[in-house]
Amino acid sequence: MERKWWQDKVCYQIWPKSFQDSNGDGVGDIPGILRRLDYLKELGVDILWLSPVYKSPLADEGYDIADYRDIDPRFGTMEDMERLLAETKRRGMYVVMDLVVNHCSDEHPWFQQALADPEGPYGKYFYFRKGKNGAPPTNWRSYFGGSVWSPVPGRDDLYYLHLFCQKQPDLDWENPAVRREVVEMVNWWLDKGVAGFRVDAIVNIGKPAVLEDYAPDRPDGLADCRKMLADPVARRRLHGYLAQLRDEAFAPHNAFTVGEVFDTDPAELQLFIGQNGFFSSMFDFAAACWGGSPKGWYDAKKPGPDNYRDCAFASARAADGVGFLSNIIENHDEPRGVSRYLPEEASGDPRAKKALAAVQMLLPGLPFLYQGQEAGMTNTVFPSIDAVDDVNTRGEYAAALAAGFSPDEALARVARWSRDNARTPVQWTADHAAGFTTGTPWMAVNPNYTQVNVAAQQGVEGSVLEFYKSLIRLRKNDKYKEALVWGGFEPLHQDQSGLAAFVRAGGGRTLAVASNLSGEPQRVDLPGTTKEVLLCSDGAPGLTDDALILAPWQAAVVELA
Ligand code: TEU
Repeated sequence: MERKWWQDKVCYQIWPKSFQDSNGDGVGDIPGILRRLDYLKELGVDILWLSPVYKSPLADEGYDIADYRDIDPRFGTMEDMERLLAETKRRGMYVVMDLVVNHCSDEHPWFQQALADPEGPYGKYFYFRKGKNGAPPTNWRSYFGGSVWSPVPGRDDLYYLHLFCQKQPDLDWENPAVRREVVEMVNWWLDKGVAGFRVDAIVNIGKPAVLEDYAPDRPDGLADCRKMLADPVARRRLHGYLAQLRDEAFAPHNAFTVGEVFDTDPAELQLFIGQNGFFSSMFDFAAACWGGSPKGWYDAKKPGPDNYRDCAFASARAADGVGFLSNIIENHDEPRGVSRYLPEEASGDPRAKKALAAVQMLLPGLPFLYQGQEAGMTNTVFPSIDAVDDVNTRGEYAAALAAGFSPDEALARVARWSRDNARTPVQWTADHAAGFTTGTPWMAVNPNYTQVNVAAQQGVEGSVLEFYKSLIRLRKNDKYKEALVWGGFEPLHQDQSGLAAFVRAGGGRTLAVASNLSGEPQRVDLPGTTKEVLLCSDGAPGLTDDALILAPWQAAVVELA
């Protein structure tokens, strides 16, 4: 496999609205990010993925773009963005933007012109279809609940398609003019100095030749729109569009791209992230999808540490020798990883947070941290549905009510999966609004900020934050890089419940990573004798000739002879 510039990097996702406010309006902004660059550099991260900062009505928090070449005034100005590019470059860091092109905002001039003349050239940028006997063209349910079709204002026979919310009309990628617009825009940003893109919801751009009904799958009488993803024509189209993006934009710039791809089958992995794949990398969502239910969030099962391990290991094996997956425990669409994968009683325990961190950060692939993860931020509490901002959670709450749950039960069932868990302001300090803003934060700070915050951990030995720094340093250490970045992967004792252990070998070194994801001590038999303990999350592990004895929630990395 040919080596690429981004493979030994560590990535960090910024969700700008909640990262750092600089002007007291309660909304995070680009000058706020600038203020934290030295912190991020010291943490050891290299590539910053910025969730959307483009001009947007923020109906889906920026994933509804009204101008792809402008910055929303709430986040700053284009000068701020250029300053961010210059300041990251000066520090040897990179900025990756969010590429949201399955849809745009209904306030984008393309859609406005399309509404004015649905039969005109901009009408062909979108999916306008006639209804069927007073009903929408198909029975598809949108990702956020309700029909994917909304009527065109003033035209009761005509509808437009939106797989996400009503304010996110889907772009028709079969139209070469749409593809040309996107390719030009992507090149424009890359020429400006952006290092690449995280590519949003991208599997959805390939649509079937004919849009038709599927068998209804919920009491609302609708069918999951995701069913279209299995359509062979949709898939073929998707591949063609992605090849064009790669050949005409990504590859000529040697860009780093990471796809938000939910549904690849193993046979497609090579096509997506192999040598000359569509993307540099794609997220591994196996653990995030575990326990999901076709009925909705109210019916989802909570994964435990063994489920996380099994998903992550299976993905690592599938990608072995093919390419680099991007590893996450959380992002802006998912609850906090420590709340999700650790047993409830341990999810606030710094030892358990560190044990989970060791696994994620040392798996093969590219580690992505999500803002606040490094300080061990957890899920928040929602006093009522009114405290929920997220359009996705509100749709899932409605589905839970429709299934017969009381408002309290419905809230309790969907709250733990809410995207807002990860969207509360970053907890920097124990002061006013956790140091996020001098004003009133746009979304309530997680009440645990007085205990869980960056300032309380900075420079404090044994803290979650300092442990993340040591993991990053280890991964980047020239001595171990061959093993930890490019080396092979072998699971160890995967049948031992509560243990996540594996071997990474390369460059003449063999490292064993072992994490006790349980409250009981664990013995880990090693495939060799221990030469040196490279890292331990708490104190030192017990050692015999050929085994490690890990205390509850203890993680260690050892070099084997
Ligand atoms: O997410 C795509 C997507 O499929 C989500 O709907 C996902 O299933 C859901 O959030 C899980 O909770 C991307 C973005 O990451 C998300 O923030 C946007 O809302 C969405 O696209 C639309 O742009």
